[in-house]
Amino acid sequence: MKNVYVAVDIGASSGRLMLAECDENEHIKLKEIHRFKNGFKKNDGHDRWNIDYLIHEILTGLTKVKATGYQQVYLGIDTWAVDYVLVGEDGHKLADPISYRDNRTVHAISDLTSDLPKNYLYQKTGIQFLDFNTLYQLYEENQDLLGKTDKIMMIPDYIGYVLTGQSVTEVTNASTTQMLNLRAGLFDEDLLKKINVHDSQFSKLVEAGTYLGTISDHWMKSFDLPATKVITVATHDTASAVVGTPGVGENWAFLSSGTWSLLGKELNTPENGQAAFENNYTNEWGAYGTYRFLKNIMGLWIAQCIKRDLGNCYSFSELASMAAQEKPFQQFIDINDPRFIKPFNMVDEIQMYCRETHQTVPRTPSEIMIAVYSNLALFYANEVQKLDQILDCKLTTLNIVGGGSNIALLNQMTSTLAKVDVVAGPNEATAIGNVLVQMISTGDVADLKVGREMIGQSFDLNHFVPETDKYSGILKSYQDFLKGRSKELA
Ligand code: LFR
Repeated sequence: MKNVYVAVDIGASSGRLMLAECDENEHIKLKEIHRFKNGFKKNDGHDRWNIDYLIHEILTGLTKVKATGYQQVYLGIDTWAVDYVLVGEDGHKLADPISYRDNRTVHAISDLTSDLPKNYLYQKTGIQFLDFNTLYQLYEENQDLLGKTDKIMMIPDYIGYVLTGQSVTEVTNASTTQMLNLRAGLFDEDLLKKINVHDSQFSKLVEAGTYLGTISDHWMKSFDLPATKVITVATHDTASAVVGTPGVGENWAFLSSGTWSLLGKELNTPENGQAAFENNYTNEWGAYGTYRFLKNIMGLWIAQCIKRDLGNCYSFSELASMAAQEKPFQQFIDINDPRFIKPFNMVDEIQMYCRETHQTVPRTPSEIMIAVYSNLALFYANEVQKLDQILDCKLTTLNIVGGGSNIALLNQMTSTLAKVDVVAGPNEATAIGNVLVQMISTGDVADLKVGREMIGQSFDLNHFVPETDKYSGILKSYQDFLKGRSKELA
């Protein structure tokens, strides 16, 4: 009998269950079974995720899998990174998990690194400084709760634990904690001591592709579910997205474009030298011994907030076509300025930014959207150049995957500014990477290389090439603008 695979892929704004099978031509066929909303809400003084609701949606999705006629499936779970659940001695969560966008950690990097030089921390972990990394979240954690904590579980590990009763700490996600030691391949004891956490509070570290267990009897009795074997996949969504990127050869970089834009290159050995440190590049651990050398860029979060702030009157594709009617590059914006992490109103914040920097203020929805796309493309191009310099890797291609890979205007501007070919798609790379790790574990697919070739043959990809003599000098002016801004703010 042919194996059937289900990917549970939950991002900050939505979750989905995707069903995957290989057909007789070795093509991966993907079908959406269930989709649901996600988001954090203020509760008990903090922005929190409703984790019970997410688990309930997964079980509902699985009943749909059974109703579609599948009696037996494999399942993998991936979600966003860095956030965690504290689990007490009785095996139950002590509180709903706090979102990484909660503002409890705004001062944590400077507080924690006052006697622990940043350079030293980077040497140990190779992880970029983002104030929401688990290290800083745990530093700010309620000490009473932490004292009662038997296990600290990352979000997808916790979901796997609730479904199967088995708990592990999967490395692609655990590395985003900024608490793993790059050399030892284990949690770093000095860092744990600093935040009052003990190694025994984590379940054992496992690689992506490890079998976890079957769904507990308790759930099997309460829901009409297929027989389900859970495999611990690359549980960090970005790790799954990179697995699901159909890069060919050596000279490609990836851009996983969703709520965040994660731009970088897959490496076989980490790069944590001075240039990587100064440019705040990260070395997150990947599947099959790889590293995701990347930078977090604010990404489509900005567009998601704008859509909301405009009263949800326009769809994302309407916003993109409206932007395409406008002239690009009318103002420069540092899209990674922390002020855009969780502004009260994104439209106001962008307008204020332009006013403060004495630039033309975008007013209409289409002017605002073209300002965002222009500056995302500029930021991407700037990072492609940096990647090339830091790694000396002669990039020729940028593979853009995820929802943002559908925005043709953005793909074209990025290709032209960065002077690389852009291969766009698949937009469901994360779910595809999730099932690919399952398929490699069951032996249906030989390895990552073969899997990526299958992805290239299974999904339609769109190609963009740089337009010559277009936008000349703009990237340089943008780079000067960024330098000027960082001097002003220093
Ligand atoms: C993308 C992502 C990024 C991570 C951010 C916060 O969904 O997982 O990789 O930095 O969310 O967890």
